[in-house]
Amino acid sequence: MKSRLLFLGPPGAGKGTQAARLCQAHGIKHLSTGDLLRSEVAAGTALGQEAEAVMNRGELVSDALVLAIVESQMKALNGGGWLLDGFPRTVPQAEALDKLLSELQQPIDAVVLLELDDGVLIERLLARGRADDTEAVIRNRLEVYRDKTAPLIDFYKAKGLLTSIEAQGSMDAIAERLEKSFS
Ligand code: B4P
Repeated sequence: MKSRLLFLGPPGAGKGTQAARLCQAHGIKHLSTGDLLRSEVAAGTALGQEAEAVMNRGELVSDALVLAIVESQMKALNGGGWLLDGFPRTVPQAEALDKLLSELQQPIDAVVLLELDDGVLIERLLARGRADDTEAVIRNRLEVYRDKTAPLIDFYKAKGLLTSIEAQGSMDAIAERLEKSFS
């Protein structure tokens, strides 16, 4: 089993859902920048206050802020595998991650792209109903994904690390596809 993984994909593709299952099954540390940012918001920290309005508009939190969080989390890990879920989301984040991982001597084993049609993404997120799951905000998040995050597909393809997974279907069916692609 590969144990240093990145999950890429549009909002609502199921990155968080599948990452949690895979990490639980294989004893890998799940690092979700979305969850880490939401904890800061819930705790009312200065960082959370800065992030909240940005997230509620469906924009990306600044690279500097997200990088500071990821760097401290990665440095606190004592070896073992990890799965970065929802990070990196921009080319500068990916370049900074490369630098950090080369310092830590922990290269990425694989990057998983979860692919799903916009119609299904929108339906899933509207059904969830988080503060950033209104239709207008979801459409903005999809635009931000295409503009800022989708370029990472070619970035990781060029490094020979990218595996695409069809994210349509039941949670169990997708989990099975993921297990097969890593075994
Ligand atoms: P995230 O928390 O990363 O969330 P996401 O992309 O919206 O969702 P994900 O793909 O994880 O979908 P999930 O499993 O939850 O980002 C939120 C915000 O945080 C961003 O917009 C941004 O502002 C900020 N942020 C995070 N990382 C950042 C970074 N690196 N840089 C800058 N800003 C950052 O699934 C969605 C729903 O679908 C759930 O309700 C789930 O139950 C359901 N679902 C999942 N799989 C399903 C299936 N197979 N069938 C039916 N429903 C399913």
